[in-house]
Amino acid sequence: NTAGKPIRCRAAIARKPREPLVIEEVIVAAPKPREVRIKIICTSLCHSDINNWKLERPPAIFPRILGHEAIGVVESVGEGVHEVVEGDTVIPMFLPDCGECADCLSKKSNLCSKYPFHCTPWVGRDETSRFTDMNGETLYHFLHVSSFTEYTVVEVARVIKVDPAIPANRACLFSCGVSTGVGAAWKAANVEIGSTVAIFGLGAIGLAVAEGARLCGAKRIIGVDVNQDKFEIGKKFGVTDFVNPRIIGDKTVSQQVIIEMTDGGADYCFECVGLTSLVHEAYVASRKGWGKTVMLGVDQPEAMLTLSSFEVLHTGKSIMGSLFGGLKPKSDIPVLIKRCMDKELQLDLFVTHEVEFEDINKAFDLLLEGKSLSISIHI
Ligand code: CXF
Ligand code: ZN
Repeated sequence: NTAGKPIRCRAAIARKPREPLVIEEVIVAAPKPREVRIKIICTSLCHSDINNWKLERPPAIFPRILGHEAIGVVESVGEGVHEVVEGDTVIPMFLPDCGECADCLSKKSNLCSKYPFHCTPWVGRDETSRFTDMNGETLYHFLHVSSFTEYTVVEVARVIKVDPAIPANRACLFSCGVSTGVGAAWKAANVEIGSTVAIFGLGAIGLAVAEGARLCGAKRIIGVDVNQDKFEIGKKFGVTDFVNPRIIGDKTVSQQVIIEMTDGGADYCFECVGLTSLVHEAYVASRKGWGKTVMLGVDQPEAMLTLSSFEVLHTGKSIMGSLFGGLKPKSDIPVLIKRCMDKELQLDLFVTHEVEFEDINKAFDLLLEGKSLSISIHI
């Protein structure tokens, strides 16, 4: 029985920016009050892991255990944890859901105020680490999850108990990317039956938006991407039409094409690349009166979004941000899991590659090549 004691196990450590991760033995401390120690079964790679691995300047921080899309089994719980017990299958989440604050109690927000969202390299509540290497050096956490390890410690507010029947390589996807995309259509935008949707960028997130929009009953789902191959891929996720700004050659003309296709502009636009200039393009292509543009992509923190006062005032359109697609982890993720188990929400096509833990660096290469959607890493 390992409860209450430190565990020695293997973890993939990012020691320096852009250098391959190294699998080393580490010590994972016992969970503190309201924390859970989890044995990770499967994890997957998200662009946020890559972005933080590439970072050379602050907020770059190393050595660090990356990874935040995962599923695992509770090994032990800290004091005061009643929500889960040893042996429960759980999905850790970067976004908390304390269930007590004004935001968690409201249907309108998924931004917990007890554990406000910020990208700290620690276990959020007490700004300390549960990881040390064999030389006694502290290893930093990532997005409150750190899943590229056999064991990790996560606050119970970020843990969801799930049915162990769910296939592990599908389950991880609920922690971040796929949930964010599906949630953006379902919760953030609230796409209605018969509406028109334009998705800017058909990577994993954009395709997840398409899947979500399809489930919501959108009648036309327009994919916008400079890579023509994305149309064929997109069709499998519900994309009905495609606009390639590179072939059209001019962004204004691309916007005009979308406006014509939708008879006045798309009801809902989604930016899934992470360029504020593209948010503006999406906004222009959205319909006057009720068009809504949802921002999902992550641009540089200081990137500014520029809109003229008249285009806002005279068009009545709106732009909204959303973290995690506006999903409330503890109440909405079980709904998505059920739809997945009922074979309505198709996750199979998202898992394009699978690697063993030893080959974790291959997962980085594959995602960087841009030819994969989600890569499962079996721990
Ligand atoms: C992201 C969401 C936007 C802020 C940085 C982290 N989450 C996961 O990849
Ligand atoms: Zn992510």
